[in-house]
Amino acid sequence: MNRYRVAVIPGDGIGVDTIDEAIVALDAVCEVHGGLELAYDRFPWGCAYYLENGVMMPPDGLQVLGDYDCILFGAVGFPPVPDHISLWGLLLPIRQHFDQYVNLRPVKLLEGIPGPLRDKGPEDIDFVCIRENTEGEYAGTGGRVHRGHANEVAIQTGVFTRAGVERVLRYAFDLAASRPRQELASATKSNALQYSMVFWDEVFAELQQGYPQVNCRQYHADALAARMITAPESLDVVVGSNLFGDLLTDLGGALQGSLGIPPSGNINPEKRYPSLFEPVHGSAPDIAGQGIANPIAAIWAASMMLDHLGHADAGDLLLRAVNAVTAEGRTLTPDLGGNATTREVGHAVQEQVRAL
Ligand code: GGG
Repeated sequence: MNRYRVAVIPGDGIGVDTIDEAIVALDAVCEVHGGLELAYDRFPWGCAYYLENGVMMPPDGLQVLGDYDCILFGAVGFPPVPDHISLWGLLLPIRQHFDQYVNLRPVKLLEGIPGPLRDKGPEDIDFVCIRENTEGEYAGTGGRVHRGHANEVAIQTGVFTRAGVERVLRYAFDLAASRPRQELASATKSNALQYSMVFWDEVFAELQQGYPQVNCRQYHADALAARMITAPESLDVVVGSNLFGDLLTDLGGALQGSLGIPPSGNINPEKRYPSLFEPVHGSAPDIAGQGIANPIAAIWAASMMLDHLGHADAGDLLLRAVNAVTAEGRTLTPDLGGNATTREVGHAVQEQVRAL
């Protein structure tokens, strides 16, 4: 029996609504698998915790999480807590502390989901984005001076280290080399960002020498956004810096028919620290607590967690179950044009796990 300890942080808004369905689906997988056991501990950290305690998680929160095999996360951010307080108080410290430098985000149109693009189906929209996840524009360096005065200044600096850029690009090259198409597209903006992105491109070119089998292309991030709409079928693996990757993968979520679908893995590839799996979507305060949020992103994130734990068979079963539910098209939440509840979609996935 393979046993794993999972720290569960539902967080805020629809993160709380959807995470239980991910756990129900994981339980169904463990039940049919027979050789897999997951033990969960829940942590009530997030904006409600902040309003009570003045911090998003307790001072020893990171130390506590360090004892787990992985982390299942819902979403972060809820009014009246400002977004920069909630994000920098919970999710970003976890990513940085546990050196989760790869943010892996599949962009794949599931069976039965009418994507927003005319004439583009599941065979056209199927690529993977890798977002640098610990530095770049999210490094958190900068400051403000002369607050409240006419000469007020705000500076936010992107930090690109050779080690940081090289390791995430190497991960992207390795992933591209392992896939049948062996294609890698890098998001740059070296025309405008003449220091950081020129450096990014140079490291990309250096690594390219070691991967002659990988067909490499570079696009300015704005052009890549357009290409994702006009020719998504031309993309196989995409790599980008922290901010570019964030923006492009929300666009990727839209290509998948709803932001309720895409998952992400915040991965420490060396497995020195726990990795974190979460939906790409945020907390969606407008529909929080109504029981209508789409749980597919959270369930798919749980499938990625199983892959990461070394149980690709179990992860694949869970993803096939999700695909079977969307292909059937009878149990879909309102974001996909249906009228099912979060619980009903979770139940349908659970049933498919058993059936498959
Ligand atoms: N489940 C993802 C989530 O809560 N996202 C909120 C957010 O703003 N994330 C920014 C980021 O992923 O960098």
